[in-house]
Amino acid sequence: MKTFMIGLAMLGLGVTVPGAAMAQSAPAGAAEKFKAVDTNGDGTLSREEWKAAGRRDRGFNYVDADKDGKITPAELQAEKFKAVDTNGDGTLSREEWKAAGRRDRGFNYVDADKDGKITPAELQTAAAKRGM
Ligand SMILES: [Ca+2]
Ligand SMILES: [Ca+2]
Ligand SMILES: [Ca+2]
Repeated sequence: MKTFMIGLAMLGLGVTVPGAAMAQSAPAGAAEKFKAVDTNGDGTLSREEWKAAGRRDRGFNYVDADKDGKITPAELQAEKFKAVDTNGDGTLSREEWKAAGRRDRGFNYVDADKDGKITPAELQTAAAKRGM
């Protein structure tokens, strides 16, 4: 169960620590969630903000790809992508997408060029449009 919760959190599905302040608001997009954690509003997440949101130190190190001590929205997005890209080929297949609990319709929507693969750019575009 614990592992399951962590897995969901890594996918950014909004499963956070029980009783956390973030749980009060209605289901929100990634941008909203990011803002909720970014308590000082500087557009990046510091290690302190990350931990205040109930995330683990190790997770911070993992997501902070360029190791500058800050997590940017792009880094968070890249991390979510990697969590779903289980075979590590840099694109999301329909199988990977569905294995992550996403819907078929969502895949069709995000796969803008209909080649059966979702690239980080396609995900970024869809996220910008829909606030995923
Ligand atoms: Ca960083
Ligand atoms: Ca893949
Ligand atoms: Ca595509």
